Amino acid sequence: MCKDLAPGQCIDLFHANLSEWVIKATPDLNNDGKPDLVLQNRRTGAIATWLIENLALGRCDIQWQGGDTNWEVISTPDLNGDGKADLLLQNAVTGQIFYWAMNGISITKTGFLFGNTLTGWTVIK
Ligand SMILES: [Ca+2]
Ligand SMILES: [Ca+2]
Repeated sequence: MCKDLAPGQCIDLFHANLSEWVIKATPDLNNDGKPDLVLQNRRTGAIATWLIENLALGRCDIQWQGGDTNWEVISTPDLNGDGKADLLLQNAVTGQIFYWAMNGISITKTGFLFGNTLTGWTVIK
C-alpha cells in the first residue's frame, strides 16, 4: 500500500475529505528532531503519516486503507530504539495491541505486542 506520495499529491489526497482526518500524534518519524504527523480517518480507520519539512508539508503515505474503525493509533513510542517513532495500535473491542516499526513514512516491521484478547485494558496515551 505504500505510495510515498510527493507533497503536492498529499495535499490533493487529503483535501478531498480533510474533515474526516484527525491528527492522532505528532511524533518524529524520521529522526530529524522535528515532529511529523500521524493521521487517522474517523470514517474508515485509515492511517496516514506525513512528514513536516521546513515548516511545510513534505512526503506522505497512506499506511493502511482502513475498513475496521476499531483499530486506533494510541501511542508513538520508539519501540526499537533507532531514534524514529513507531506506531502502536489498539483494537477497541478486543484490546489487542499491534505495532508498526517505522522508518520515516515506511513501515519496516509489524506484529502483535499483545495478540490475545485484552478486554478492559487500554494503553495510557
Ligand atoms: Ca521529523
Ligand atoms: Ca523506532
